Amino acid sequence: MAVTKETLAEFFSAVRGASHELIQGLSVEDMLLQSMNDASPIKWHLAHTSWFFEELILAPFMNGYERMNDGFRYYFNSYYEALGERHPRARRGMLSRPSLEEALAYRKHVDRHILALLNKPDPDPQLLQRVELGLHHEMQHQELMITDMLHALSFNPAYPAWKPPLPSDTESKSAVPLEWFDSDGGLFEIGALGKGFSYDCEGPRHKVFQAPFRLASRPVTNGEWLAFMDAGGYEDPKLWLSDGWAARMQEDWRAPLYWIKRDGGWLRFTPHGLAPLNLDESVCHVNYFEADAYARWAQARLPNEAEWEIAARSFLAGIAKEGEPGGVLPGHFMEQGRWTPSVSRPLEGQALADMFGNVWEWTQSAYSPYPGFRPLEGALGEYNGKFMCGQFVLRGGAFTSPRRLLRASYRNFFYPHQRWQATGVRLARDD
Ligand code: AVJ
Ligand code: FE
Repeated sequence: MAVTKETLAEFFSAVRGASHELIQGLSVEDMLLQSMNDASPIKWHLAHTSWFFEELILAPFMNGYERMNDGFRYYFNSYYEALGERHPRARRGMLSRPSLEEALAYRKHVDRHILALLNKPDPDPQLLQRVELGLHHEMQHQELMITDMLHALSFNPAYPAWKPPLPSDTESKSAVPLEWFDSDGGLFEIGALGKGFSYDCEGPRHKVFQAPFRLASRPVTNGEWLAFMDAGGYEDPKLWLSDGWAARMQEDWRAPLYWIKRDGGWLRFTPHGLAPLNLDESVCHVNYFEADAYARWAQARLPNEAEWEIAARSFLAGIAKEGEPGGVLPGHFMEQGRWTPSVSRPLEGQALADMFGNVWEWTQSAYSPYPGFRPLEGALGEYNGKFMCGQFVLRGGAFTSPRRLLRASYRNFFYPHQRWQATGVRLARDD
């Protein structure tokens, strides 16, 4: 299904506009903070997503295109060796200039030119594909903007909110009891269907032989995590992988990130400010090592990505949605503006809850190439393929993910020690 320039222009305006919506409530100073090497300032994200359109579309495809500022090629290149030298990642927070105002003007400049390109008769199909990629790229950065900003604000002792407080009556329901989705296993196909947009790393679609498995009907809750903590889960090296235990000791992890103990009770920090920990909500901001230790304690394991995708396709078949653009995925996503996990409740007649949205789910699968994987040609080949070392795949998306970013084949990836993304746990078992 090829994209048309009309639907793309609409999509473009919606995604670019959503980045501006997202920063409402932030100050200029907030938008320069960089709290760690893994995170970037909001201002940098806003400019980098524009740089992507400029370097990969406007410069190569638009006759006579003039950059607003040549220096931006250097400032806002993230990691593309093919596109020249770049400012060191760890020092993005030192860029007090260009100002936020200039970054926003840069966005306008790029918007105007992209929309002009899309308005031309018979645009090159390759150009349309790149605009679509640029929009998926910007949606990935929207999720990073939320998680990076939350991380930066968490260093402020006042725990400032940047979005309105959570209504006190929301999510007062309780989580459904944990059940198991059973699969007999067998021969399946996983990977992108190729009907709509997908990243290169989601293909080729290929066969997998999967042993019988059981997948939890919903993610692990805060209450269940608290039981793990009370049972000494963070103090027992027998539950942990060796690398995980070493990191746990080094970093002194004792609870998920953003959990704060006050007056004997637990609070957690969200973009809506500090809020009491809701024991029925899904646990979030745990890394792979923590997720794996929890699973071992619960006499279960983490799923592999084929198991997750097999279950997700079954879930989508049950609600008669394809899970590709065009189908509207049900779930708790960025657009709802409730930037904290949900209390899992399956849809009417469904065994599985929160397969999409709510919290990312760690899998035990290495982020490796699928059989026959070929990265895209040129600079875009650096987008995903070169990161296929030492990272784990996460599936499903979270409350931080724009809905249109996600599909059954979408593979997110992070290092096992990282926990500032909206990452949670869905258990699996062999029997
Ligand atoms: C897929 C979220 C790991 O953070 O580098 C952004 C997304 N790729 N720009 C990342 C991404 C290029 C990527 N993750
Ligand atoms: Fe990027």
